[in-house]
Amino acid sequence: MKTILVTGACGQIGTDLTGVLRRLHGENTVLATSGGRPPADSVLGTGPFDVLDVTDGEAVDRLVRRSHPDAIYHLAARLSAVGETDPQRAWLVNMGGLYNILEAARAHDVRQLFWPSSIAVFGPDTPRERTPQDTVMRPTTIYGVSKVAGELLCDYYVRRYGLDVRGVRYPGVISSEAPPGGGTTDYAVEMFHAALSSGRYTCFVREDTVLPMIYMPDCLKAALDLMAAESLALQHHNAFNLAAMRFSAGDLAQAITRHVPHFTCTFEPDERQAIADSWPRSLDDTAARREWGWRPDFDLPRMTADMLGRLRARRSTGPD
Ligand code: AKB
Repeated sequence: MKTILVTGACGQIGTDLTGVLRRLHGENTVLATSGGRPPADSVLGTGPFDVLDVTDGEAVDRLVRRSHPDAIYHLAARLSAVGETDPQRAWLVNMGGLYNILEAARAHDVRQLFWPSSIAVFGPDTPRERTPQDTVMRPTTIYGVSKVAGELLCDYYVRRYGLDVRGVRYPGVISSEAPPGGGTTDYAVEMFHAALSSGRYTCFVREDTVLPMIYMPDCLKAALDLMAAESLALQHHNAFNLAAMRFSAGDLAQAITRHVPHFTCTFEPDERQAIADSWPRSLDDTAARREWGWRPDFDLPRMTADMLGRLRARRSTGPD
């Protein structure tokens, strides 16, 4: 029986991932942890839960020693926009947390570790169209800096200690379950909720801002498929570029309006615009396709219809 530890289990990806892992491997085999956000019923009510501050190295070591997981999905992080409000804390959580997890995994013979990187590793000097897998990485946010350093640290643990660390560079993630927590791409999720609640949304990036995005089912599929991939087939191990869809904020508003005709969206860029402008508009994910067979299922129309269907179903059974 495979046992799994998830950090950041109450975040946007963690909430959905914990549910899928519990369905796949059994409820009691997946220990969900969170240091901040209170757990949703879907996490708390379906299996074991613990509070874990990933910046506390001793606590991380104790928990990994006690639970002795076969695999860790380390998702706890501070995202790009919130990271800029307290860069010191962002570094501590993102890099300190990753270091503590890597050390505990090494010390207690954890078989596999999944750690997500992000398109935030790229910066204004990077080619913005079909951004290559291996290219210039000079990000301008502390989140991006911590992700670049994290990618290098993960590669180091693979080489130096033979730890099986795997990961992808996620684009903006769109999902209906838990809200994202302080990212630059959060507008793509907020727009859906606003369309159904007030019918109005003021978007914090320009209408012509194009960013790569991924829908949660594809986001989860990527993590699970990469973790299941044959080790010998992997040349990169971590930090795979992942392309799913790309669209402008205006395209998204139009796609939603096709289903919610009274929806109106206005655009008032704030400081997050500069972050969005420093990131790729599309990605070359040939390495992921070639090395472990990555293929997304959702494009903009399909994702929009599915998102609205799920949110409407939730609204009809309880408060949003
Ligand atoms: C953010 O906007 O900070 C995240 C990301 C792209 O990693 N969604």
